[in-house]
Amino acid sequence: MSKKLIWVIVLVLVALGIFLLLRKEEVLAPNEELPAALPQEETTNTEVVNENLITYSDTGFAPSTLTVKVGDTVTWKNESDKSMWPASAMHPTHAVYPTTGGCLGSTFDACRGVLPGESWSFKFDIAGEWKYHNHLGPTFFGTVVVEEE
Ligand SMILES: [Cu+2]
Repeated sequence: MSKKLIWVIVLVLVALGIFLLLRKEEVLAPNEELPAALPQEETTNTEVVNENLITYSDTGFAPSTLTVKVGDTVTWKNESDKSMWPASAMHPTHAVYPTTGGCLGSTFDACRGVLPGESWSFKFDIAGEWKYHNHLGPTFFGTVVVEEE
């Protein structure tokens, strides 16, 4: 008698388990909008593609030397609480990077104070070791090494 009762209870529990499993699938089905969330992840990934980033803080530029390829764009991000003005060596003529037409010398020159939180980018088309500095605080400097492809 009691053995039969145990079997009934087991059957009821198994039936309940199956019922709950089926319900869980039903609950999941209306939330099937997961594929829509995937393109968003892809957009965040494309932003990370340009990793030629130099940050400027109160202790200077980091990394102090960045190596890139010809044609790459380097971005300077100002994470300090003062303006930064990345510009080619030498201060104050800014003429070492061999282009002309910048505000003082070479075009490798932000030509303005880049505010805290802002960024400035420059595309390097000439191979070499290009030193730069913060025109507003020339004790801070760094190097961009541009290698041939
Ligand atoms: Cu300067």
